[in-house]
Amino acid sequence: MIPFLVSLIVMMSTPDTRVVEIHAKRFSFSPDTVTLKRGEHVTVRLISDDRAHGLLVKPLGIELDASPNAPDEISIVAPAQAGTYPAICDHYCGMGHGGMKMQFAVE
Ligand SMILES: [Cu+2]
Repeated sequence: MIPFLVSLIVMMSTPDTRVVEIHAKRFSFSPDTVTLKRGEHVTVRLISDDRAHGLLVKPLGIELDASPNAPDEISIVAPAQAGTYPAICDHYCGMGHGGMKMQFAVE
């Protein structure tokens, strides 16, 4: 008698983690608003198009530093609470640095 072996392969579907790419360039971020769903798992990637820039959003745990050809990224879970979270460049990049801002909208 031939042993009957059933091999069950369950494809574990890992939840798709959306990658949000943010380009930094003197003195702005593109896009300037990123919308997240509450509780969404997302990877935030900072790409610099000219020189070193930072992206800092303390309440979301985002603290990135990117240079040309050296992007930086972090995976986060968006908060359960809707709100608007301002983001700044925290790496001095020139005269317009203080106005280099964007925001995360959680809805
Ligand atoms: Cu800056």
